[in-house]
Amino acid sequence: MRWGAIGPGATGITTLKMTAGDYLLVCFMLNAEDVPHMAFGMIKPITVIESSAPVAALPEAKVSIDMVDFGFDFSGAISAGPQNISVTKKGKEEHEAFLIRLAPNATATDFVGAVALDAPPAASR
Ligand SMILES: [Cu+2]
Repeated sequence: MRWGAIGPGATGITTLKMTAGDYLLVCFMLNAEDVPHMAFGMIKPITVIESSAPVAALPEAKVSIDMVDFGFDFSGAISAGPQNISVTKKGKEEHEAFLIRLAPNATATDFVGAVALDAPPAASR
């Protein structure tokens, strides 16, 4: 199963509005033994520094996605082809979003069944 993966020879592009601070670039992909690639070195600390230099303008987004507690609200349909999509976290919780291409005829229910989502222990919520 691949999630958020960029296949061999492919390129992914993202535009981020970064704030200064320390970050980690991490690959959570699993190998055949279910060990995440970060265990093999795909983890890299990054420091984003303060700067007064001009920054690039954010691309105009045709579609926006709001991450709310707990769901995704879309401003409209997403068309095929290159897209600029703005993603904004609303609500109080931190969230993340992975875009996963479904296999032909697969459904969200199939995906949830395949990853066997378990509710986290109450103490960790
Ligand atoms: Cu990896």
